[in-house]
Amino acid sequence: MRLSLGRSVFSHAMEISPVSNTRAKKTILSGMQPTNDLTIGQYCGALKNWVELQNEYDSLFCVVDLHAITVRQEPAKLRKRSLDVAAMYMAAGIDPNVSTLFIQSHVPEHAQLAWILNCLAGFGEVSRMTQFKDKSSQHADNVNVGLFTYPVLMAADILLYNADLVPVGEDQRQHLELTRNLAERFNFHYSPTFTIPEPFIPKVGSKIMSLQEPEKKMSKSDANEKSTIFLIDTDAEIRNKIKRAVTDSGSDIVYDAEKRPGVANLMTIHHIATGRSIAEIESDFSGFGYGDFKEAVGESLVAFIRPVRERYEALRADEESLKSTLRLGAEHARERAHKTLRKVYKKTGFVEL
Ligand code: AQP
Repeated sequence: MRLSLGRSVFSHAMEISPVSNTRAKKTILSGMQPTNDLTIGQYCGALKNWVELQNEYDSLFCVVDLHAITVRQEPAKLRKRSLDVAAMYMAAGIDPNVSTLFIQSHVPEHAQLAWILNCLAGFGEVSRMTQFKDKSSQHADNVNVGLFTYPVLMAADILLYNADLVPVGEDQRQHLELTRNLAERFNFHYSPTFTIPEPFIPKVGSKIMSLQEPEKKMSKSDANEKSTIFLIDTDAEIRNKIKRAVTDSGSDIVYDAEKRPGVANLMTIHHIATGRSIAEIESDFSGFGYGDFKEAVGESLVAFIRPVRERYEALRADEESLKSTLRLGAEHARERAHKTLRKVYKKTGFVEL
């Protein structure tokens, strides 16, 4: 990796080749933590939309490794998973010739802007973030300050590129609201600088639930692997996990997320895998029981995930090519991030030499 990490943010001459920044298009930015293999939760809530939006928008997608260390990580695993996640983005359809694909820690401006935003964020408002409350109870032995300021770093990720739209799952809505508040506060205290971003949350699939505890979000770090379908699961693993998914009392296939979250979740998964609407699924399975339905969901998911997994395996096998894609992506991202940070430093009152 040949990024010049020590370059002054005030430097005028760019050392990297300029790329066409299509500001005529609106900008989207999003990222995922390399804390484990990606799941169908990440796919439905975010990745699917990234792929659909990438041609229409000026798109940046990153692997947020700085966020990942808010929870203890083994260095070798983190290194490997960061590359795994980047390869999975591409396997799911992110085209690095269309979108800028990079690893967050390769663009140090994210951490630099986060510091400035930390100095604007209120302790009280950050304390209200429900993800912090959830994660600090899950990791009671390591409630670090980074976990607390996680949403401020996320705000920096988004504001650095003046993203107009942020495609995320429902769990990130509150963090987006904080990002908007911080952007408005900076613009008010100094002068208009940041674009105020909007969340893009899909109507269906914004919260895929655990297969074992359907009242809880499916999470890639769930200790019970039966709860989670990973995008690299084998056909047999997928069939088996769906077969053992917790369903509710009752027997007909009717969507009711409140009263029957287990079946509703499987219906959402089937919808994503087949493109059939929820109403069509209800009609397709009218008169059938849970057993038949689960078998159909298992098969639709196998057919859906298999090509993604195969593309992933091919992409991951060529690590040099993957790294060179990420190197280029980081250079493009840095060029843009640097411009924003330079402006922010000036407005903040830091001396330019
Ligand atoms: N179950 C889900 N349903 C819909 N969307 C989801 N997302 C995550 N889980 C679901 C969306 O995926 C994007 C990336 O999330 P992330 O990996 O950065 O972090 P996370 O939300 O904390 O996901 P996990 O699986 O729960 O990871 P760990 O266990 O590492 O904390 C986000 O847009 C998120 O909304």
